[in-house]
Amino acid sequence: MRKMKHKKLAALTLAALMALMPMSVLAEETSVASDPAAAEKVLTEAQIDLKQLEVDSLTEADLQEQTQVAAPSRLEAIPQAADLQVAELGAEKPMTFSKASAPAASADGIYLTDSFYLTETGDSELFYPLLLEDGHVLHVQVDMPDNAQLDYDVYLFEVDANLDLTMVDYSEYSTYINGTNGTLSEAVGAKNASGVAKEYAVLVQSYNGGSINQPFTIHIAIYPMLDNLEVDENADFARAITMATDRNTPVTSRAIDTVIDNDWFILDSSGSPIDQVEVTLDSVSVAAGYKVEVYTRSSSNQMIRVPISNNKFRISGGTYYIRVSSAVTTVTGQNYTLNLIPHYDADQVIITEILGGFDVTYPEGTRYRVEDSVTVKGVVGGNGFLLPNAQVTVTAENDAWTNPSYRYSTATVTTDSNGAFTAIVNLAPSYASRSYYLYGAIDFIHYYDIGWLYAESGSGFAGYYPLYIFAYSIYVG
Ligand SMILES: [Ca+2]
Ligand SMILES: [Ca+2]
Ligand SMILES: [Ca+2]
Repeated sequence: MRKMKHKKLAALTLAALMALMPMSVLAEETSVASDPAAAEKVLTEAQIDLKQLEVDSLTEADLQEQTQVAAPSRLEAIPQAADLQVAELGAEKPMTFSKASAPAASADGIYLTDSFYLTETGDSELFYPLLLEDGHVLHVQVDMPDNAQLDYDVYLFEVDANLDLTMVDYSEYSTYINGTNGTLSEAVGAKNASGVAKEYAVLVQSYNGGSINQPFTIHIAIYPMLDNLEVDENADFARAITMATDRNTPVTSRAIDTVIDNDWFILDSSGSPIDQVEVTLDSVSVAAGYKVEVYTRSSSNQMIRVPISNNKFRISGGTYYIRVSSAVTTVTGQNYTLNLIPHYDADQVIITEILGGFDVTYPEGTRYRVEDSVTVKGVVGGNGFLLPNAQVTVTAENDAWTNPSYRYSTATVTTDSNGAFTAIVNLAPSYASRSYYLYGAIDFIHYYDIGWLYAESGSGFAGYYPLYIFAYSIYVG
């Protein structure tokens, strides 16, 4: 094993020598080293064809209703629920709530909530009457017991003067416990734009199981309607979003109408080149307590929460359901912005500039010569777009070393909002494995290694750019 040469031996650096040399010698030297003042290496061969993401809001018209919505399938399964009439269900008893009060900031609305029990399969509770004035929206949410063995569903009926019931909405998820979040709440709603007041009734019925100690909690809210795309309280009535691949497509046309509003969006990711979707609400909505969640749906109608990390979720060709909910906040009547930003995994790295050295010509050819460090600038792309916040590792590899800690000198940095990065790689010492005798009026010997520079991000790779890694120069005489 050869002993590593110390920099101390290089008492006369190239720059010092050049300062001492007469002009004729300097002329010799410039054939070896180009002018250090023009040290930056701009890689003109790097053609950057990466774009920035644009922004283009989706309008109400862009949010299409689902064309195929399954009919409720469970209600017929319970004999006493067929051919419903209010009287048959004993709804003549007055609707009572222990917490019948409007939240502080909702003087223009009604909010009722309480907890009730269903004790066996087929057991039900009817909530009636709910009077909905013209221009108002009714939202009902039922929070399920945290129990995988219980499955309750919710149905909403319009009630006519003869107390006949017409179903107007239903919510029939299968129970799926999403960790500490429990199973997704069932939710239904109705809006009244008929010009006259209408009556409604809500039926909560056990599809499976019952409990004398685990209640369900019902929330009922009636408020003036602001959001033209109401009602869309559960995934069956989600609005379809077509997400652009080259821009942020914020939804700005929706509002939280009541303290328990649920707005649903459906995202079909089949055939999409997008790797991850960033989903966020505007800061005012976040401060108001509005939240956004993402679900997939199983073939048995279970709603399975999708993990969101750094506001992003990974898509893989399936159908995703995005829920914006107010989660019993007191702030209503407020528009929100739902941002949907496509993200791509890094598949391209372009080195645009190399700094910290200069080109020299030794027997191995002309290479960029660096000594203590090298600075690399570049950009990272994914699917043709500049990638912000992408991690890049730049490596200077020294062919002379076998020990990896000397062979590979790396710097890992993150791209800025424009997808650009600057990495400063501090180099391990040169092995001084090669030498070149420079003849002239004064002779000297340069010691150096050869190496390579490259950059990696995701599946993107840029390199190998040839380097000389300078050790020192010896004055011969
Ligand atoms: Ca259910
Ligand atoms: Ca809404
Ligand atoms: Ca809604």
